[in-house]
Amino acid sequence: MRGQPGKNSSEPEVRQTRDKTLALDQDAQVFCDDVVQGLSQPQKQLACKYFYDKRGSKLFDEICRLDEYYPTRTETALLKTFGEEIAGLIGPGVCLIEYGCGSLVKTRLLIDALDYPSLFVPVDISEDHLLQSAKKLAEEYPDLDVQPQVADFTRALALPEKMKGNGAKCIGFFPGSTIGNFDHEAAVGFLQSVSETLGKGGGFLIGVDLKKDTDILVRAYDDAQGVTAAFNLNVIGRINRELGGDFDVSAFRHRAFYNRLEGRIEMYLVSLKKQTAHIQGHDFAFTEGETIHTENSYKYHIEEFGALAAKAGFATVKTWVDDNGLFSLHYLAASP
Ligand code: AVI
Repeated sequence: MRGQPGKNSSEPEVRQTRDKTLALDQDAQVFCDDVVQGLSQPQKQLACKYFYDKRGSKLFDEICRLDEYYPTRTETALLKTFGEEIAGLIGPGVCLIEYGCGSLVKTRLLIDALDYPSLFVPVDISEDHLLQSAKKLAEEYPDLDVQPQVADFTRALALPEKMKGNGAKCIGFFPGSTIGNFDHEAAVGFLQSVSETLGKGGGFLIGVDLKKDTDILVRAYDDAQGVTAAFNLNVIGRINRELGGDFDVSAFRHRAFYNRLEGRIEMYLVSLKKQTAHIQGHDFAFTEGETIHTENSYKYHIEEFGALAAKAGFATVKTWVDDNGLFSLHYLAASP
């Protein structure tokens, strides 16, 4: 029986597990169902959205400050350097919608450059974090109407009443190259729904990570201090904390590699031994070396991304790239 040591010496000793069957609230039940479904696949997998609990979000902020993780500082520099030009293309008095809301550092750069934006709508699924960040921003920009929306931005958005029929041009902002975490089909679907939300005359400013030397890419996802490793391993720690699982986190290691054919970084957790993890009454056996796929991060050539955006009905107005060709910002026009 699971969780009980063998009764006599002839019986193999069974490791005392910590698996607890917990009463789950609705969100935890959705998380549990996704985990059970993902770990039941021949290639075990966990959705990358589950990285971002409190600890995971803190680790991600740390990743963004790493020397090896060039996207954050490069995109920030692009916004600083080209802010005025971007603002000129966007125009005055717009309604700005941010898809996913991090620390809002990049948002401040954009808002500072823009000519009197009329409304700012940050959209994020994580309510506490969104409301806190939006409140802080509203205090710093008393003239800006800030209307946070708690929603899964990958789905069609119901925008605030104020935006409907107020005639302001709608501008979407999606920094951080999060589009890279969607596969190509999902990326087109997401861009299509953004285009519908923005409507005729709308514009979309999006950060996209570029294809480059494999070593630079791999270092960005497998840093020397092991912050990305801790970020990746945290997802099974989260399963233990929130779902009462008994993953032995120390018996897994982080692996990141660049799949050149697919044009993406792939992240995995690799089991260091034969073992079984138990979650809410489900058993998941691992062989030594077996992997859980946890994330893809697609990289693009400029033209590849332009073609992808065109499939979703966007026309590229202008693209900005840093001098080292690491990262790109695209301003897209939603086609009528
Ligand atoms: C959020 N996303 C764009 C990051 C990326 O680069 O794909 C997530 C990340 N994973 C490992 N490091 C950063």
